[in-house]
Amino acid sequence: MTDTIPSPSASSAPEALEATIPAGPLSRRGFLRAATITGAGLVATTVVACAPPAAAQGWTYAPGTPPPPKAPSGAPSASASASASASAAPSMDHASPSPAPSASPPMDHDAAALAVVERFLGGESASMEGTGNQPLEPRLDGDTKVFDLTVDPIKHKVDAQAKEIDALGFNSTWPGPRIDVVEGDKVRAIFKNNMDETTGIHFHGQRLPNAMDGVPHITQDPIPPGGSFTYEFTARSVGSHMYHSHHNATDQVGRGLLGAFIVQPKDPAERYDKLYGATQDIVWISNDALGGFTINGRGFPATAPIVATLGETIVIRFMNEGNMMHPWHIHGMPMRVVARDGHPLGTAAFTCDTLGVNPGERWDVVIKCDELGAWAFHCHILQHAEGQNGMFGMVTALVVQEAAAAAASVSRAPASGAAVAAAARAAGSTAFACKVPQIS
Ligand SMILES: [Cu+2]
Repeated sequence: MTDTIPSPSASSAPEALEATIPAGPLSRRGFLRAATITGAGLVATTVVACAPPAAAQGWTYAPGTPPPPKAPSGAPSASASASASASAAPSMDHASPSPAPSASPPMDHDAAALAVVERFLGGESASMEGTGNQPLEPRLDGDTKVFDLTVDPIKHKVDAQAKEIDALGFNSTWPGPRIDVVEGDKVRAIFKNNMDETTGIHFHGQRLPNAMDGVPHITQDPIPPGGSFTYEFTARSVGSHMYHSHHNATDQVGRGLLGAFIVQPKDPAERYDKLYGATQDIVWISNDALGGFTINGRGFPATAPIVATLGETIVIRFMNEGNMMHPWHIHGMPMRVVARDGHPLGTAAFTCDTLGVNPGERWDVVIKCDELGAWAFHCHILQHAEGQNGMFGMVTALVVQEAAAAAASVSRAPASGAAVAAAARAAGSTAFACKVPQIS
């Protein structure tokens, strides 16, 4: 049962867990380097662009945006009017009848699909402002860890070309800051409400004193505009948890009032770096309301790639703050599922490549990155991931690169997205040059 994950051991992994999904120029270069050395996974998608039209798929299910303008030719598309009237936002109405198969020329899809992958490869995620999940350092009041948080109206974009939306954020980000504490810590979290509406904050998954449960009209009065509320408790429940609005929640959580609250085991030997040798500890919060289908507040191509070195072991903490189940599917290598809702699975741990995560659930998975390449990693409800204009929403990639490549990318100066794209083109990236690389 430990076929994919190293046996628990005190490895040479660093003491501190890496807190965020790697982003920035290193990630961009890493993806491109991996994209250059492999034709597999995500990049393979773009190979379709080079295929003769007759070999391409004849129709696609398309909940998304209208196709790009067509060159005048032949009979009009049977689906053109339906597509043109579709909302730019992904449909979330699963009960509606499926649209008719599209007769759009395949090249329309191919051009749009390539364009969106180019944006991902160009480092769109790193270009976005207001990245969430940033670690929040407490201040100490005696032996109590104090976290100061604000509840703010914000402007947010799920990708660089999306319309700016009126969203909400803790400390002005969606997701809010990542809060890590240790089992047994005394925690005080002070929330100042900067919105013009009331709210209440619930620590989801924690065992709490009832008065600290954060449900307005059940355990407290709503926090008024301009007001504050202090939540104080001892962190008893180990593992991956969340904090979110528990008031007008469809709207407030849907617009971004969500964040990760992680309780590390008191015994360092039980933490994932020691237990599995994990060197990256990644929070992955999904949402599916305002802004459509998002991972950590972004939709593809603005989602952050995960960049790992061959042989590295990473942990992903899936958290679902949305209203639907999402089956997360990884290409290239499996996931070992080790905890649910913070509770270790022990001998019930299992291995899979597709993991359904229901609303409110948290699942922790360990991935041994033992296959080089750029591997697509996406929700497998296809309406949440790919439409007539290519991939969108709940899609990212796990990029596994050689150690030498990782070292080389570190030594390079930061480059703009355009420079990265130019370098990739020069290197023969399939995404830009439409060449299938020869792999011996
Ligand atoms: Cu989904």
